[in-house]
Amino acid sequence: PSEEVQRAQRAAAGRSISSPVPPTIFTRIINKSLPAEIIYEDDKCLAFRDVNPQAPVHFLVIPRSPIPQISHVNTGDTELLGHLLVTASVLAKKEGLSEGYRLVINDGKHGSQSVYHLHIHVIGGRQMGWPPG
Ligand code: DGP
Repeated sequence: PSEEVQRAQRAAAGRSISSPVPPTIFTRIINKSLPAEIIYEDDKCLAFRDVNPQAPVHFLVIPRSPIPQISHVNTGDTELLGHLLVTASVLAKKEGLSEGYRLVINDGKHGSQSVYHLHIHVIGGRQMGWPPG
């Protein structure tokens, strides 16, 4: 497996359903104790450039609230999730992605999630392939 998949598998192996959700590196980006190139923030979310970009434009939209992953949400999160998607769309337009882009949410081990704070990847500026690896 690629280095990214190996990192994700290690992250998944270190987690258990019963353990409390530990703060991740994204909590430090939210509270500004770790620098990031933040391109947008409001009271519910923020967006910043991915440190390991997979395309000319690659940023993440995350909730301030530390929801670990998409498989853990419930109906109480409906409005927040809608806000994250609309924010991703508005920012994609601002970033000039007029020819389209890819939104990705990796979940858990098989999804190769490596940071357990929910995030939407917005990836664009080049032709994407399908299926994903
Ligand atoms: P995922 O595999 O979906 O969990 O992706 C996590 C992404 O987060 C990955 O593309 C790299 C990015 N990332 C990890 N640590 C940092 C960081 O400290 N700063 C920034 N800007 N991005 C990070």
